[in-house]
Amino acid sequence: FYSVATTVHRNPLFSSISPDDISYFKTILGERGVVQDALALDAANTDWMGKYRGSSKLLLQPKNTEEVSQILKYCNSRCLAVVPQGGNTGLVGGSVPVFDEVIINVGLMRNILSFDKVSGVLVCEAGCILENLISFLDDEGFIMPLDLGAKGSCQIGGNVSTNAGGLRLLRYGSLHGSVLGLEAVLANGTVLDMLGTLRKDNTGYDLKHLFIGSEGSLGIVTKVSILTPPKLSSVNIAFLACEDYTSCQKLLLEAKKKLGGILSAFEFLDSDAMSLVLKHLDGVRNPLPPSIHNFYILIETTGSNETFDKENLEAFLLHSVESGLVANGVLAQDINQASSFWHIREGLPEALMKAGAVYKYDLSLPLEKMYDLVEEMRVQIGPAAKVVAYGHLGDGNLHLNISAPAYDDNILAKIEPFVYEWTSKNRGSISAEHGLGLMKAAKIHYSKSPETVRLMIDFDYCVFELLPDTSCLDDNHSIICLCLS
Ligand code: FAD
Ligand code: 2HG
Ligand code: ZN
Repeated sequence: FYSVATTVHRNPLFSSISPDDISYFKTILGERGVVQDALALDAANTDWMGKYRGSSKLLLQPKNTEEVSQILKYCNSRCLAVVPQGGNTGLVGGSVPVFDEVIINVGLMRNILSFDKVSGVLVCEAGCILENLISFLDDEGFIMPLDLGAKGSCQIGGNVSTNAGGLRLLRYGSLHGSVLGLEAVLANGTVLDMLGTLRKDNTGYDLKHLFIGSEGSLGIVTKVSILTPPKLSSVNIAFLACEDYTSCQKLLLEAKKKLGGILSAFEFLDSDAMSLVLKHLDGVRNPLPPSIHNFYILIETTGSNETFDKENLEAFLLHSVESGLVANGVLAQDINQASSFWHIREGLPEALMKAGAVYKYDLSLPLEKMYDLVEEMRVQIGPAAKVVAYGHLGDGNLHLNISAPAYDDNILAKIEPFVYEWTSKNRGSISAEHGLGLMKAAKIHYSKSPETVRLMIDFDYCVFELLPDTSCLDDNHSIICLCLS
């Protein structure tokens, strides 16, 4: 495992689990909700990448909000540190304990509470798996406004807590727009009912927004109300190749102009990303053989006029080839081909895992500068590791991945702080969509001013008034624990 940052120390004010604590939790949750089994704990202590690992001895699985409240109230009174966990697909070391925190997973809270077919508002418990919500809505003729490669495991509560972006943010916007309400439980057990279903509500501060993307640092999200768009009948996907990054940018602009309202995704990967997928994912073929191109773009349109939408994308493709922006391209002829195109893009995190150790950077950058960083990083690292780039080009979000045979401090020293300084200098964000977690909590100043960080810390103090002071701060006054610990 990758070594935990040496600057993070277990807060001595926190207690350790005692047999009395276990008995208490069993009285609230029953035997089933109190997990001490070694195998289950091993999985819950280890993150998706196998990179971060805690040593918790206890996983709690509440079945309703009242149980979450009782757990948190008790943990707070006993000074027991906790970490909320959803599907454990987070990529920044935020979903697993750092030390021996109690893991609280709301995965048993997976009921759909209501769905309004006129407004499209879905209200559900936070433990619902994203893919289950997608299929529920599909039957109702609606879609989730967010989709991502981890949909089979991630929970909507986890999505909200990370403010997950995903593959269609370009079209449907961020969760700050589509989440209409939340229920959350604070560290002292207080239940905050902010579970509105209204589009418009200007009564005071809209506090739910603080929970969206707060990575469990303010409380546990227990219910979510979300606006879902109707499912449209015509979806078309093209897989294109460009020979240079300037053409990719121009293509994005053209796509926005010519495909306008029907554009629903604009994703990119570079040649190293494509080679990696071809090497490590079974059954994947390059849709544009024989050679590897420098860049690939996946464009999706979603609309309601089948003939017009398809002709529109075909004309766009033809024009892009004729004007020299696109070197080659293919339009998916059926649903299987469409999903094979998506599999290339969505399979990248898995392909990287299979390739060995990986250093992940999830950056927002000005579009015109984005690929300069990738090229500079290649020079910086040399042959010691492979620099692989892909991401949500339509959102200005680069996933810069450095793939190496094993975690190696010499490689890390070539990446950091270079990557953060470069991003900061260009007024980018060091976390576009994955959050800070353990990986980047202490790096927040690269993207946020000291005054802003100070206000976040003061806000934390305010929310944590019943916890021992300094419980969520380290010596440098950076927010170290984006969990309740
Ligand atoms: P976890 O990983 O369990 O937790 C994530 C964070 O949220 C932790 O800090 C945790 O403490 C907190 N948390 C979880 N549940 C709650 C809750 N109920 N209340 C309060 N805090 C909570 N992310 C994107 O943004 N876009 C992508 O396209 C994308 N694609 C991915 C593809 C793959 C293959 C993988 C493995 C990950 C991907 N991710 C992506 C990252 C990850 O899936 C998202 O961050 C996801 O939203 C995390 O949800 P989760 O339920 O797994 O949460
Ligand atoms: C994606 O867009 C995810 O596929 C994961 O956000 C990004 O693997 C990554 O770096
Ligand atoms: Zn992403």
